[in-house]
Amino acid sequence: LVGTCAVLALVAATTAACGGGSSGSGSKSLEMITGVKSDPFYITMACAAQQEAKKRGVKLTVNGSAQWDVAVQRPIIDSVAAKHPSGLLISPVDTAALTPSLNQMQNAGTKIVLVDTTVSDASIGVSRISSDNVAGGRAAAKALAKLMGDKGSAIVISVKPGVSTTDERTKGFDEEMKANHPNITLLPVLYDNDLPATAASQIQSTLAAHPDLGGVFAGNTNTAQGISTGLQAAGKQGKVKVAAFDAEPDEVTSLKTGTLDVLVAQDPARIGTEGVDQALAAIDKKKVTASIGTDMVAITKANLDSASVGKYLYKD
Ligand code: T6T
Repeated sequence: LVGTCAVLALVAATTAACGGGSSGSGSKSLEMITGVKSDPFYITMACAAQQEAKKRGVKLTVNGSAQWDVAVQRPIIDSVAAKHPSGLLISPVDTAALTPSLNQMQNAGTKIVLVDTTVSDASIGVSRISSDNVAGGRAAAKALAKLMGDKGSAIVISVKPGVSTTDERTKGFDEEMKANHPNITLLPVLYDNDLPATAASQIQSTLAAHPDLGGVFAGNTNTAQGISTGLQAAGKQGKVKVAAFDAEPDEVTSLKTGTLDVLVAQDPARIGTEGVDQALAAIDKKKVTASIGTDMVAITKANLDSASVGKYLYKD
């Protein structure tokens, strides 16, 4: 898999790994717009989508925002809409703000598949493919509570409000903590705008204000990276327990060195593959599955090297 991706990356020399167009001879065209182009989760998803599109003989062009920002993603949607693609696979960075643009595109005939993140308006998209993020948040809470000995303070640091995936993770985390770990004090959620440097300073100021901080839930990759840096700068790595979403290379390194304790890894490759298949099914007027849930796995140092976990580690 990695080898093929590397070849695709070389072909698309001017774009991010596997982020260029894949060729196709037919009249169907697929576009993909990810949340953040440089994010290993989306690179892995896009890479798998390109491989699937190639297999199916369809052209897929990958686009993505430079940052997690509605103002950055909206013009990308508008320029893709101008091409009138047959299908669009998109990870919208907000549950509401992008709905009008997507609605317009859908009304113009493009089959939209929501991959990873979603929008609140249920009329958008022929199919939605993602992890069960509430369940992932619950699993993170359960693991973190155990590591904390069911006591002390815990905090969630997430991306920004209005992101379907990370909001659901926070919801699941909160529910599990409140229902089953009443001796853990939950501090108010902080948002880092997907900026590691912000997460790093947030964790350091939280440590200064709450010396009993025993656990952190990092809502995604960039947040986890910032928390690792912040804990190391404060000399608290290994002392404050961390459960983090995702399994990109830096997070795996931090798991090995003991700064992060649990990774809730998703299966972005499957999201990408299914995204292409569902878009093509809709374009070809075949049976489409409205909602597809993809697997997650909790990774710790203990199972990191097991064969079943390898496929969940992201590429960059
Ligand atoms: O956690 C993933 C993705 O599921 C989420 O929607 C945004 O952040 C990531 O891309 C990881 O950085």
